[in-house]
Amino acid sequence: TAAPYEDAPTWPAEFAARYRAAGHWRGETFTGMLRERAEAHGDRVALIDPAPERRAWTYRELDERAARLAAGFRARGIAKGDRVVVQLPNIAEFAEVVFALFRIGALPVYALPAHRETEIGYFCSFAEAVAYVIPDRHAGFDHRALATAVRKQAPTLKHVFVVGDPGEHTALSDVPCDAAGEPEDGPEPHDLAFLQLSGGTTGVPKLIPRTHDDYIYSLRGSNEICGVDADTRFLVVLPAAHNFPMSSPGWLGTLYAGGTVVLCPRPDPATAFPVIEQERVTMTGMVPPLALVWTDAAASAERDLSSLELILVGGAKYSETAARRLEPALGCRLMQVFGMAEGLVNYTRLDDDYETVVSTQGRPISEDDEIRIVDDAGQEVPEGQFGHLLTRGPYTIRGYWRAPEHNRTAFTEDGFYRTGDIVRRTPSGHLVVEGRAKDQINRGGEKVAPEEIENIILAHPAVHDVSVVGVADPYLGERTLAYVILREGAESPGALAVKRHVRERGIAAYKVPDLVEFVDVFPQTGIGKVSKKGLRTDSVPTSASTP
Ligand code: J2J
Repeated sequence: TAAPYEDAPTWPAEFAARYRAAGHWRGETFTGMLRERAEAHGDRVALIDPAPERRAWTYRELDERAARLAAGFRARGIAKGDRVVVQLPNIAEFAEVVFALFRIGALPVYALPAHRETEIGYFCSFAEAVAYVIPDRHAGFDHRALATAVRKQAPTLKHVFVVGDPGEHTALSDVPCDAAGEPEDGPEPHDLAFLQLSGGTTGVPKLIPRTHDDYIYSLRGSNEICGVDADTRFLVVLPAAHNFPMSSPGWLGTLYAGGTVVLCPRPDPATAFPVIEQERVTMTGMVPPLALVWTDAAASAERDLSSLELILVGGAKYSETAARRLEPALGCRLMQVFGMAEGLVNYTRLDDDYETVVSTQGRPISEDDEIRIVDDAGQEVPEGQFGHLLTRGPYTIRGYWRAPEHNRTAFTEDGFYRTGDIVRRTPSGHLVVEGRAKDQINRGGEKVAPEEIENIILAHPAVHDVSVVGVADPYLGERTLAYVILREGAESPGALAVKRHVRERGIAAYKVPDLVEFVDVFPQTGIGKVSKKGLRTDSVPTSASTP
């Protein structure tokens, strides 16, 4: 059915025409892209998965695997427009699965490995997913048991495909079949390619509909800025499902350029540095807390990191002090990136002066990225002052998937996305992120929506009210703190019990509050009104709530 594609608000015709005329949207699809690379240089290595046993797939092999898996998926009834929740760690099968789904025009819904029953159950039921793809076990957790639990609450879910030992489900390795005679009815360039996850500011995360045309444009633009080409060896250290390592320029950008993607099973230096040495990695991207760890570890590293040319840092504010330490420690260039899964991505440039690289979060990819910086009333602020960042452009969505209510406030009437970020613009056009107005906590690049956690804590029988806020943290930038007001007469369950309550609901570990404090009243700004913004400004000086 075409319906799922239509659940995504799209660009008005005149904008689409403009983006095509400008050469941004070139009518490419992911399927065509992989096939072209396989035809042009089939023997080149596309993907290296170093652990536990090193596997290297050429472009031809990846294309053939995707084609056979697509045929197998089709044989099992997976069709164009169907949604498939993909929850895989950084393993080669990730690329095989998503390129197989692209081929059919089925939409991967990218879940993070850390997600648990609350998130996965929601994705499967909200997206009416027909399939869910998992590893057998990952990081000590059995995803098959999770899948069994999710099946009970998601009636549309017909298949669970498992990389490894399938248990009661289906082994992914049993799915591929002969792809000869496969229909050529894949997606069009303007069709949706996948649903990416939003960081979230509401009780449940929103799904972000990205098209082949728009996403591929962001890859091409990112590659040009970062200098990605066929010689690039890009290390995926963050979870491959996240928009940053996927597209800025990420593993999809690297594949677009015909380079080599190296998958890192874990991000710590003890795991990553040997991989960099062995695979002669040239480029990678990471969040600020991890960049700090790498910077510190590099001093005593016994591994040869000399192949590294460029490290991108973004996802959360990178302090200037930390930024200044990276290049000398790691012996490569730094690029800051300020992006969002909804679209807009800003990079510092390779020819920017050093001060700009360490003190700004970059400027947009495209000359057609429209930037507005406005005050609370929506009026543009004078140049150089900070305000709310609104944006519109050739790879920024016009609305979330199946969320018409939310879209009315998340976007302006003329289609600008309200990023919720507070920024200012330097004379060179670079953006500096000053803080945030949205109700979200940025825990070292991992986004937490307070409302989601508050709803869970509210379900605890002893809890009368709760407010989850961010507090400054030297390592993560911010940590989460839950202020809890107990019911009258209720005995305090203690902070640990509140955390356990959240964890037992089956939720990503990074969302469990770091701190729990019992209070009689919330810190307030107005009469009778709980202001979480107020709480946040008081406690987090780096995160201004109003310009
Ligand atoms: C401050 N805040 C930042 C930065 C993102 C590339 C890089 C990052 C993301 C990402 C991404 C920041 N300084 N350098 O998708 O392609 C905060 C902002 C932003 C939100 C988006 C990419 N870089 N942020 O982080 O969708 O608040 O994407 O709106 O996860 O992260 O989060 P997300």
